[in-house]
Amino acid sequence: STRPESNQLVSEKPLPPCPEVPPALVGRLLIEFGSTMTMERVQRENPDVKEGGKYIPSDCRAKQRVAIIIPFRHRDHHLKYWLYYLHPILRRQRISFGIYIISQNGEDTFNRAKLLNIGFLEALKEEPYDCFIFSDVDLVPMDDRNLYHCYDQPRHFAIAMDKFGFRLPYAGYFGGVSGLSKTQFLKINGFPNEYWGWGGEDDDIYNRITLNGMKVSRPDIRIGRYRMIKHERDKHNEANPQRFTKIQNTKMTMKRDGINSLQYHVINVAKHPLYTNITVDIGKPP
Ligand code: UDH
Ligand code: NGS
Repeated sequence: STRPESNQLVSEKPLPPCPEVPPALVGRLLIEFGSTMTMERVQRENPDVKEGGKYIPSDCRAKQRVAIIIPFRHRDHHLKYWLYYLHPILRRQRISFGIYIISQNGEDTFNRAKLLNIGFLEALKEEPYDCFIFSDVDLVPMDDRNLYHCYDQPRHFAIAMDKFGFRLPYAGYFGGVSGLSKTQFLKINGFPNEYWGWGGEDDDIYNRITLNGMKVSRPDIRIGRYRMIKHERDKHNEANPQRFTKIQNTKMTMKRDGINSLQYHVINVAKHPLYTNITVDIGKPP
């Protein structure tokens, strides 16, 4: 060949598409939260993650770009474990992803679903994501065959949690970890912004999905297993007494309350080695 030697340093071949079943998967995983975890260790063990917690497989072209959105306040201890376990899993799954921690500023009542809506918009300001996975910070999958991408229907991933005896607590449960494509998310006008405090917002999202003619998709019960990091009830996230009446009214409220009515202010965007932290002012309950 007459090509100059230096050309061999440049990758010329387009990457093949990533296989449907990633070959590096190991299946059932041992997940435990006993030993103390440090961010230094997690960083040391995940050197190939790009600033802000972004990763692209080096040996194949992933079909979807996935934004992983975590609602957050005062859970640094959980975040270390989450990153420690999830980065290697997602790498083995050959997912192209970015990790977004959406941190509620101040000490007013927590609002999980509003933070998730913000994560959707803020992630899209950075990259053209196709898929959004919404995860609580204290939930770690026990099987890497539970693939963190999007499906033909909105996906519920956390279907067999240890605290529920590895079963669904009720048929319409949609809490913990879920995933919607951009199209699926916009079809339901995103998530409700008006659930302040604990409970019901995941049931409202479930209602939005079924009311819009979609059906929740789930993995096999033997694969959708999760460990939750045990913790005390958080301050400023008391059970919301309005939640029972609110979930009766999703059909009316979803049209006006959602991504089309979302209001917030970004206070800070910080790029950490293993995640992007977006601190937001989301206001307080009326
Ligand atoms: N979250 C925070 N900070 C908070 C509250 C919630 O980061 O102060 C986030 C976090 O990602 C958490 C998720 O929101 O995993 C959901 O919080 P949740 O309180 O609705 O759910 P969780 O299962 O706790 O974490 C439920 C109450 C558990 C009481 C157990 C008493 N033994
Ligand atoms: C339901 C809540 C959901 C919650 C689920 C599991 O009762 O938001 O329990 O809760 N719905 C209402 O309150 C209307 S858990 O056991 O994880 O604390 O996700």
